[in-house]
Amino acid sequence: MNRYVEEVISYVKEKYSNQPEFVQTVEEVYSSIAPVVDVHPEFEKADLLKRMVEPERMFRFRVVWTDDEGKVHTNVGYRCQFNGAIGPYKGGLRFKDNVNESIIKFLGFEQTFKNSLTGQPIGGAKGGSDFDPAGKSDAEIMAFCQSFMTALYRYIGPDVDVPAGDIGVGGREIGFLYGQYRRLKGSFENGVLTGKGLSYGGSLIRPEATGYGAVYYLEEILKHEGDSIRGKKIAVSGYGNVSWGIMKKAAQLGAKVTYMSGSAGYIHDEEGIDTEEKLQFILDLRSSNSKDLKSYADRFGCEFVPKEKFWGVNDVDIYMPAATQNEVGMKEAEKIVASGVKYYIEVSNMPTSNEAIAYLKDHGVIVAPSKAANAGGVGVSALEMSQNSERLSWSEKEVDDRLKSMMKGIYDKSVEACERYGLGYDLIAGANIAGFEKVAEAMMEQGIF
Ligand code: 2IT
Repeated sequence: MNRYVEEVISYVKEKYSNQPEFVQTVEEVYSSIAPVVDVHPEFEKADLLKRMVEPERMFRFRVVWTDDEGKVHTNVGYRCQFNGAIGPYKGGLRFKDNVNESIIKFLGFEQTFKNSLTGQPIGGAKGGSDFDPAGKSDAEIMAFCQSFMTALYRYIGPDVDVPAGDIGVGGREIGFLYGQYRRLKGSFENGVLTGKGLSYGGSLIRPEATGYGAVYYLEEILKHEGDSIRGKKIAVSGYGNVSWGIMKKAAQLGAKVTYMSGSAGYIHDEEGIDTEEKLQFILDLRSSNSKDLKSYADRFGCEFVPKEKFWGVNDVDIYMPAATQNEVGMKEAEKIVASGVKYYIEVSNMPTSNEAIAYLKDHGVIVAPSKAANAGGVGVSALEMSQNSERLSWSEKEVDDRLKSMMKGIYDKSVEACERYGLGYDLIAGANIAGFEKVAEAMMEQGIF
């Protein structure tokens, strides 16, 4: 591997040894882009790779709120403005009890290359809090969001930094966050957040976009294999907003999701999770903050397997991890290889350990990287920003068509980039290289800082 790349990876490993998720993503991205650095000695001269692993700035702030019983709670909030070379900082907010600096930095680093891949003018950012919305009332969530935004509002703006949702942050939270921003600023700058409700500037298809985009990306891969999505069965981990979008688009295209999982176990619904009623049930389950996935099996008369994960089942064609980071390590990867399932499409951010990715690839599984497959979410966020700045709203079809061509563009760019470097059909390397090239070019042209 390129000596400068190796040097920077070791530097990051040592300096950030207390941030394992961040180290993992840097190792993954930088190993892929080594061939690019080989032919660009000027990157080392400009110390580009070390500059790129330091967020341009990162805030950490106190978020205090009062629960329904009058008890005061203190949480930690974060916003990491990782890289603004190609556009205003853009990325989601995650509210979950395990949120820490390492997780926010890994997500912000990933986001930088993902956003670049979309072809939209957006820089990379991420934020969130160790606040866990599970089991909280609407009033408590509002109190938290108002306090969070009171700390954050002076650092964001439609041309500065545009947060959105992620795990634990959906339409309800974005509504409370936007309301507080508007109160504090005294102006209607709705381009400051994406994932908004339709009545105040949200975009059609944004809630579905990550899942829809992942299915469009999958279609491109199947086409490459001379296959098609019709009749395919898919196992999806998670049952949040992203999984729901996958289920909807798969059903529209004649495929079906037959497995979904949560932290308490998994559902096997051979009929497919594809009717309006089933999809609505999942939405309601999620918004009630309930972790009771078994209620789906009770309601629709299918199997619920408690405490287990479905990795290794062989009556599907495609696996799509769509829950959270590090769902699949070596143990799960061995089961996937043994199952004979040929397609593994990452959808959640960094669901797979680097070792597990290598193992899957070595055993002939076609692996799609999350920073490409899930980029439709932030891609449509960028379309929401465009609509807001022009004070107009596009039809459902217009947004869906743009999303589809964006996903094809991401796929084509990735295939082109890995071929250009003689790496064959390697969607992971391709996505990393294509995402990196644009950010690198912008940074090189903007001077040393
Ligand atoms: O991981 C992601 O790309 C997101 N959570 C969406 C970010 C966004 O700004 O829409």
